[in-house]
Amino acid sequence: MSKEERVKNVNDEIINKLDKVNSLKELNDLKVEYLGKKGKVTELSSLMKDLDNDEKKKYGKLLNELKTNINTKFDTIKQNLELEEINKKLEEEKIDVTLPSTTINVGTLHPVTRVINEIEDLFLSMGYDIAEGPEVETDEYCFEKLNLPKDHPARDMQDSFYINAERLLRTQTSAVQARVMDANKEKSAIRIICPGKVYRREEDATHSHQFTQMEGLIVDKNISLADLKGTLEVFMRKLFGKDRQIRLRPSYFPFTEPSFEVDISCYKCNGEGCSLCKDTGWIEILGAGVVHPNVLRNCGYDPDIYTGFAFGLGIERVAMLKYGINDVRMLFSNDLRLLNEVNRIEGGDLDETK
Ligand code: FA5
Repeated sequence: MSKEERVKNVNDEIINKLDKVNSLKELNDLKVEYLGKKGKVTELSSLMKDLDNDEKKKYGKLLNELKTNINTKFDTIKQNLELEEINKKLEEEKIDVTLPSTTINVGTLHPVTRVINEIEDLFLSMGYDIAEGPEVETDEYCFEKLNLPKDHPARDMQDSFYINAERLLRTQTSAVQARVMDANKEKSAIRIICPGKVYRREEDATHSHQFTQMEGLIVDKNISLADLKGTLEVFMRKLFGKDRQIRLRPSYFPFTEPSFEVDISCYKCNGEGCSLCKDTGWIEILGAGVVHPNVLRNCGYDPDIYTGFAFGLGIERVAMLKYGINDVRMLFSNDLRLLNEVNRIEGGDLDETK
């Protein structure tokens, strides 16, 4: 058989096989069989070496035509097969829009956030502003300005996380009182609440190392204890129901004089005595008092002109009472059962997480 005939045979053979190719793999195998290192076309090229120049030219041309022809066919078939594959994939992955959807879990507000929001709404409606301060606080604002000099024994009441001798994680939002009074250059009247995280070295069912406080402060002319009592009554009735009575018990805070622990009449037994109020009829809820003249003086206010009251309560304790939670640490454990239960009590203003 002549070389030309061999070329034609290979061409016919390959065209015949290409017609039957069904997949990219088969196509690739065929390519190796004919155009690979030991392929049939490569074999035909090896015949060149025995030819004289004229014949080399003719035969070379023929081989080039064969190669071009085969390559073009390969490319066309490859493109078609790829297109087929894409279409098949698209067909298989078609989305059935009539299938029922999966439930999307929607979050709810954390109980601590709910209590903060409720208190903020009330005090904003009474004309208070919201003030914030740093969580890494100076000893000066956390204690000294608040009438607690460095050697004051009352510092023992708040076991603190110090960063260095002058800086600590604030132990009380009362630090914001001092900051706001200090920053008020006109030394005019102040009416603020200060929500925020505070830190103490404590840990048990009712004490967490990190918790949230809400501070309240009024500084103005002619502010008296009666104003404090009236404000706290409105405050406690908003949080725990309109029938709540409050009781002020003398206490001690270095930054207020006189100072009080404030109790509310038990909302479970209405003052009769039950397990929640330990049969006393009262539940301790916050600390408060009339701003100490030294604090006013330390922050640039004249105590002969200005007076004020302040209070501070623990948000987690309020949340525990409102929602019947008996361990403060549950509020930080991310247990969805607790969050769902609180959401249910509050009437599910957001979708329940399933
Ligand atoms: C204070 O921190 C005062 N700064 C409050 C105050 C402000 C008094 C203004 C007068 C004027 P006390 O240490 O009692 O007070 O804390 C206030 C409230 O924070 C407590 O009643 C309690 O509800 C809450 N609390 C205290 N320690 C913890 C703790 N470790 N974990 C959770 N809540 C706590």
